[in-house]
Amino acid sequence: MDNSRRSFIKISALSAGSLALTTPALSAIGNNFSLANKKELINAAKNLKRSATYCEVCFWKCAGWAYTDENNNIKKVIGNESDPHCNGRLCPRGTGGVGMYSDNDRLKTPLIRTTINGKDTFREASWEEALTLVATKMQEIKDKYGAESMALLKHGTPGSHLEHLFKAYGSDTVAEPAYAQCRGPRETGFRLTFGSWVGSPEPTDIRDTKCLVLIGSHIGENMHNTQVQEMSDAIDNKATIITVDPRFSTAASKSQHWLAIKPSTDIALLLSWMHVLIYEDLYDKEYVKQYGLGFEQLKEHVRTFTPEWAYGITTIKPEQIRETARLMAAASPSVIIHPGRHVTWYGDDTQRSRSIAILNGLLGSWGRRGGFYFKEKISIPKFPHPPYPTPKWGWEEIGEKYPFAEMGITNEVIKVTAEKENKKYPIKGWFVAGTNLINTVPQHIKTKEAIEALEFMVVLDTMPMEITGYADVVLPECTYLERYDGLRSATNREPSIALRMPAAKPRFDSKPAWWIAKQIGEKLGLSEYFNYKDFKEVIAWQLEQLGTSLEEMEKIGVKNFKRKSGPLYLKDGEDYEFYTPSGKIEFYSQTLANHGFDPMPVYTAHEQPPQGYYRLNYGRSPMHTFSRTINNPNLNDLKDENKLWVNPKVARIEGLKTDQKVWIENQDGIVSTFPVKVRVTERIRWDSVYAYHGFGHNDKKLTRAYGKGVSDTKLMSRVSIDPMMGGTGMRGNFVKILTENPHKDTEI
Ligand SMILES: Nc1nc2c(c(=O)[nH]1)N[C@H]1C(S)=C(S)[C@@H](COP(=O)(O)OP(=O)(O)OC[C@H]3O[C@@H](n4cnc5c(=O)[nH]c(N)nc54)[C@H](O)[C@@H]3O)O[C@H]1N2
Ligand SMILES: Nc1nc2c(c(=O)[nH]1)N[C@H]1C(S)=C(S)[C@@H](COP(=O)(O)OP(=O)(O)OC[C@H]3O[C@@H](n4cnc5c(=O)[nH]c(N)nc54)[C@H](O)[C@@H]3O)O[C@H]1N2
Ligand code: SF4
Ligand SMILES: [Mo]
Repeated sequence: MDNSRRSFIKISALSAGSLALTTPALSAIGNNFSLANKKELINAAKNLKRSATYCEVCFWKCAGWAYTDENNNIKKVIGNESDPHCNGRLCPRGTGGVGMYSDNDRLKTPLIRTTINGKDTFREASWEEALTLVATKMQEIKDKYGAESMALLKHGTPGSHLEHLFKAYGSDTVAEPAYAQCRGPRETGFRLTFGSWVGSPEPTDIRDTKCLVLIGSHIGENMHNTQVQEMSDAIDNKATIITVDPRFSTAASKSQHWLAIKPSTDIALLLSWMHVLIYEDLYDKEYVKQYGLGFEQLKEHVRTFTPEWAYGITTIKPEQIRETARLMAAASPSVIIHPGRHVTWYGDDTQRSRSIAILNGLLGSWGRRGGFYFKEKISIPKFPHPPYPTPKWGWEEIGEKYPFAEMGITNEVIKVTAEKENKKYPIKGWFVAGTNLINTVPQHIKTKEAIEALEFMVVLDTMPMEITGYADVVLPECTYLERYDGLRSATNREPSIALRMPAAKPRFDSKPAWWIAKQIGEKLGLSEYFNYKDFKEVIAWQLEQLGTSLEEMEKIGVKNFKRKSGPLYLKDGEDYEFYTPSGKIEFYSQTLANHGFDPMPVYTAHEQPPQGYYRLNYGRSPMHTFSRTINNPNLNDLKDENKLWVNPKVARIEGLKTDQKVWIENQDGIVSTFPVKVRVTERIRWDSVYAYHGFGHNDKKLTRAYGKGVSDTKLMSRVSIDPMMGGTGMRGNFVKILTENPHKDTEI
């Protein structure tokens, strides 16, 4: 790889052209979920200019106010009181979002790959040159192979601007890691059962629940704002919390029941819960009778799945399985078996999600107070443009092997790209916008092979992340605090919209994605799709259609609308048709049977770690979002490295002490690049080790994040693919612990 044309550019760009403004790094404001703290912030912000925004540090999209001083320095961001996504409070990451703006490691100018003395490097380029090159290459690919051969891999708001460009250009070869690396299986599982996606934010009525069951979903470390707030209210209201997690998570520490399940065995537990509810006659009989389909088949299906059977698989005691099932039934219908969010674990994830959906069906919680409410959103009028051309193939055809895929499967796009000789779906160019594929998609060696096969790759990012090192052209986007973006239309109990406007001029020579998409579009002869000078005009037009205005939104930031679709919950005995083929909650899925899949979920055993190996488990650091915030000066201050959690028993066997530096090597001989410190703790089972995702950056341009901790993604050379929707189960990787530096004699 090292001598290849597209080798990773580690060295810094030729003269970084330091234009750095001297923005003092604001120290992050710890846990900002408190209102007292908020008053202080408002007082301190009196002389500052206030601009409406919504957060891009994660995808909950909390609306807030950014405060800017007279020198164009953004000083702080606080939550918008009328926003149902945050109720006026941002999470620590959102508060620290200012660091995305103030980070001097940011991408500063367009870069073009070049070779000097046989070595690949980047040279600085003007926007005109860089965008002309991008448009020329996109046109070349279109002429040679068809526009479909140019793929868009995206995440976050920049993606929607690029998606518009791609559709106008003629490509629907689009994928994002928020599907096949995140929530895809859950959406399919719930769609097959209730006829509807769970969606984001999840319509879980946690605020009013009497019993919340978390299956690996680690709310509290997973900081999705209103879920954390509502869970904290539910705890105050004495709701029962049951957490199923091989690790003693923050949520587990707040739970009456922590079920320390043997990893990969959740379906067995879920089936035995169904068994108890049905055979102890605890399920919601009226609800099931009125809305359910296939209950008798389900009853027969789970007959032998007793708690004793599940005990042998899950290591959870039969009496605990019975007791927790009874607690759920006692709370029914105000009970939530949480669907989770990142659910690509073991490859049978759609069926696990189906099990979760079926349990909710048995408990009568869908459409009930304290269960799941019926969400509603406002649809934002489309700014007029000519119809898009119809591509000959796109994400759907690429994922044709997976009948229930409802979005592009990133890993399939990568796979097809690597097959240079693929005549059916030849992918020759990538536009990567806001996703750090190297740290995001498992089997990074395959990603690198795909990149190697490309004729052209452009990356749009705010930071010199790993993925930028493989690009032919790097485009520096300004941060969310420096730009307009599409209106946020949120599904919630009540619909709302939120405005994002620039709080300051873009630092360095960075530009917003809308502008970049428009420039490229114009160079490709697609001006009629970009019939505006400034994206602000699009927003102003849309707001007028919605009966408000840009002026009003600049003042209020968030506008709430009344519900139009009817009440939040089902009325007792109400006639209701679910969006499934039968119009019922499908305990038995004929659709699955027709496709040759099990119509009801089945437990299958997964491989367990061999002698001397531990399962690599991972999750969220409360202070960070994936790999994107590790270098953020404010958030890096709060947490600058991850640790490897090991059980005391493992520590004894391996002879490890807290803070000792170790390396890990997986089942395929892949070794972590950097050492990681050990944390000896009872909070993790002895058969697994645990690390926060996102750390272990290996790009030196990330001055704070480089070399800190271990990258879980690098160790994921094995995936279990979900046969229904193509998701990449990532939790079947096993590691051994190395106490000696394996890189002693090699240069990293
Ligand atoms: N090993 C492992 N892999 C995972 C996960 C895991 O837990 N472990 N989690 C999975 C999940 S749930 C998800 S949703 C995905 C997330 O996957 P990604 O969204 O790819 O996550 P990040 O690594 O944060 O990469 C985001 C990229 O966007 C850039 N960026 C941030 N803001 C902007 C912006 O405003 N404009 C532009 N143009 N770029 C921006 C960042 O600098 C970064 O390079 O990862 C999945 N992959
Ligand atoms: N702070 C922060 N919050 C975030 C994000 C972030 O980057 N940072 N990202 C957001 C995004 S996009 C997503 S998708 C969500 C993801 O967050 P969630 O959907 O809540 O959780 P996961 O990442 O799937 O799960 C991590 C938990 O699963 C447990 N686990 C591991 N193996 C098993 C098993 O076999 N069975 C069971 N029952 N549990 C197991 C782990 O111990 C860990 O506690 O978080 C969101 N919130
Ligand atoms: S949950 Fe936190 S990081 Fe995510 S959008 Fe809200 S404030 Fe931002
Ligand atoms: Mo996610």
